[in-house]
Amino acid sequence: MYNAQNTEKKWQAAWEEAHVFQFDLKKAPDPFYCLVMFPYPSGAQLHVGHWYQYSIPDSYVRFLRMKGKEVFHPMGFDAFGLPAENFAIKSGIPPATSTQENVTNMIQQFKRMGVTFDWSKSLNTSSPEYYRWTQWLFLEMYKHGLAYKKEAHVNYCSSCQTVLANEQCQDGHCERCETQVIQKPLPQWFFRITDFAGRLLDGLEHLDWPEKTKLMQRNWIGKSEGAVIEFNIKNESSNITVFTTRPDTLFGATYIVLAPEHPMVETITPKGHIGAVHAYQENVRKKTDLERTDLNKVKTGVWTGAYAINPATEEEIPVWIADYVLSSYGTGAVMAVPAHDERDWEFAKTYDLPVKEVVAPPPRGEGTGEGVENSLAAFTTDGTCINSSFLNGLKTSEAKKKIVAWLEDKEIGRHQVQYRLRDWLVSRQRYWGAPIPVVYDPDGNPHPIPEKHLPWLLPTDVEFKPTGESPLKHSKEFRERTEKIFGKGWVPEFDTMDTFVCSSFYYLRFLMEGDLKKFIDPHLEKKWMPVDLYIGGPEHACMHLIYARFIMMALNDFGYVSSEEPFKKLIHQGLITNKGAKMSKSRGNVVSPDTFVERYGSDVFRMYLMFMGPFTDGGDWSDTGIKGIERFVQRVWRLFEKGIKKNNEGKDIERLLHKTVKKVTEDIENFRFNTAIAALMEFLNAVEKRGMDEETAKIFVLLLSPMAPHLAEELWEKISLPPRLPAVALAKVGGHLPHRGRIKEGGREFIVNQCWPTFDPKFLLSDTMTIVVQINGKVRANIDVNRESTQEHIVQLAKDHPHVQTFLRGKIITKEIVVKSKLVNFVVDE
Ligand code: ANZ
Repeated sequence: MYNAQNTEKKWQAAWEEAHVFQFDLKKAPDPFYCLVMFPYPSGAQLHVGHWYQYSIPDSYVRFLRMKGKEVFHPMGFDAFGLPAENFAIKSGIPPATSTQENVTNMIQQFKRMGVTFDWSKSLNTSSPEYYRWTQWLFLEMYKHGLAYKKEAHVNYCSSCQTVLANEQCQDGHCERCETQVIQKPLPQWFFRITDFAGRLLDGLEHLDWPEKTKLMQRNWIGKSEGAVIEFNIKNESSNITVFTTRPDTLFGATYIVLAPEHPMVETITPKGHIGAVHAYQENVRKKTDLERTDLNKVKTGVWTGAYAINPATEEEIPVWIADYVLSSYGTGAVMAVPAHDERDWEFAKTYDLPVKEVVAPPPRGEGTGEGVENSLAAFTTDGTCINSSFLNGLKTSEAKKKIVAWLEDKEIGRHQVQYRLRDWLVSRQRYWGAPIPVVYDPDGNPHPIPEKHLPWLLPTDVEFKPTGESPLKHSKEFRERTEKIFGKGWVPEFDTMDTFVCSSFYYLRFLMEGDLKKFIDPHLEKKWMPVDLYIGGPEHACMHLIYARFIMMALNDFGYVSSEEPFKKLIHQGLITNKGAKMSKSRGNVVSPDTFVERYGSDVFRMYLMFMGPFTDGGDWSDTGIKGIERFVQRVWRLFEKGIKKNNEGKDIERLLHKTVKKVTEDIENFRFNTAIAALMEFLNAVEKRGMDEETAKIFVLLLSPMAPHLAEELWEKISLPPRLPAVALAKVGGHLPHRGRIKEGGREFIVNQCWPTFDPKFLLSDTMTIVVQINGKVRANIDVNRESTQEHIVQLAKDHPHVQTFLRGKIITKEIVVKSKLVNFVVDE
């Protein structure tokens, strides 16, 4: 009986002692950077999702190592963030303490998984050694004009007097006290990601990423082509600029809508309307952008009392405010064309505003359709201009060009590309994050903290219980430190940075192994970046994966890195469900790996996860399914217990072995571990009764080793010790053998350092081959012969073929031409 518990412990200790997974980043001749998104150090045990996400890529890494690659596969902890802070609020335990405990605990659990991480190259984003670089990055962004401060809205609970993260607002209410959350303006720090919108979009073309993810990024960046147009305000010298994707509909713009927060609202609203306008603005403060833009909701708004002039028709049109127009998009102002825009249509119907049709659908046979004024919806697609003076008769695309030229000529508008992407708000009114390295002089002007003061330490004398303000405001030490360094009356920035800043460059810092002097070594960066394979959940399609690309591009511009893109190839792991449902604490259907690992061992658990389906598809958990893998492992063990034979019985095993090497190799290359395991099971079925010779046994164990590393190491020891087999035994199947030659232990080599076996295609061919038989160059028959038949035998078989005989009858063969493995041609006298 195979004892997984003892064996796994034994090899984990042996690998660690021999530093099997450590190597010199500077020396690797054939580097491959395989990175799996690092976890948040949670207090709970590693769950099935962790096991799935980390153990399967680990098998892939083991496979690549055996193929001769020097694989860098580091692991660290994304340790800042809300959960540790919330835990501190509840328990009073400082986040630094609980995080450190969790990290230590998780490393132990990872070790039990038997993964190849080199822990000497780990990192923790909440350590001062790491966050000094998060702060350094902020300073670089600031220096290059990519970090700036402006007022932005935050979710605010007036009862708890605190800023809330999005996930703390449930249906617009505070998760703690259920008070309605309002949007409160606060000055905050931003990174200017919008400057990179075009590059972020174009760069996607060249990435080997899932198409769906690229599409999500494209939508998130949201490129719109259109125009900006200026509308004069009646009786005022000012004007309103709108952004539109349909400048061709300008003649149909019958009113203007401003976002309620638009700065011009105050200046254009006549006294008599101020009351209604303010009441409306106050109401809107309770709504999030998502609620405001919900297409199904009833449109609301109020008239400001002001008029603008439509530059095309020169008519006076009313200026309204309405919450369906967002201040954060375009110019925060729209020209409303109710005949051709759904939202404007609904709004116009609600408030009885004029609708003017300016685009006609392409003609559909005889008769003219009903006018849009009387129809039930806006006509929003392309067509032909009507009621539009000099645009009449033009198709939408032509009309757009003509009107933009007209606007440019009159200097009241121009072509404009607009992105939906917003600048990245990096300020958090939270404790557990990297302090933003900025101080304010007594006049309130911000100054970046000189680099020599980094790391700008996160103070520890803070109050975790919510007090209504940024927790850092309560640190005496923080204020005193600032005054001591910068002078009386100077105060530090009290906000910390979004944790997505920490994870936007961690792939670079892994290469530096904690170096405190240099952000990145250009040689190492050139050698290892971009990451060859990045693995993580599809939920990161937008934020993290866009931020990391943005920061890499910025660092490239600053001259620190040689490429623009951090992740060459990306794959997402699938989801493990339980009876079809997502596992979650609230459903109470979370599978804990521990009981299974204790009972069957980590190899069996890992292989069972693999066996569920292709890695990118995930699978459905079943308690009983794991037993099938356990049986397979015990059968393999018994087979090796029986001992190894001198010779294999028969060519069929040899052929199956080569076929299996091919199948397992290709399956692992494509992350289809499920079918790789199935192929090994099939092989086991074939050899179980007959037994294996040494060579076959070795190859079988090599194939098994990425997936069941501990078991394979144990079996390898069984068949390699003593007497050791000469390496040449394996060379027969084409494998260059073995030995990395680096790690030896008492003359024996770990299987993790062996080479991956190769197959010989000749064994994949069938036993027989088809020979064409010709007489004087004309095909007369096809014969199937054994591949190993002699030439004479093949000629004899050809002569014996009944159809050939009828042609040969009474003729004299003057020549026999034989093309090896292909044809026999008899030349005869006619
Ligand atoms: C006039 C018009 C006529 C429009 C028409 C559409 C159809 P995308 O594609 O998303 O970029 N818009 C502009 N700024 C807005 C804001 N801050 N909040 C809400 N809506 C805004 O959409 C651009 C269109 O959305 C713009 O083109 C504008 O309405 C509206 F037949 O202008 B359009």
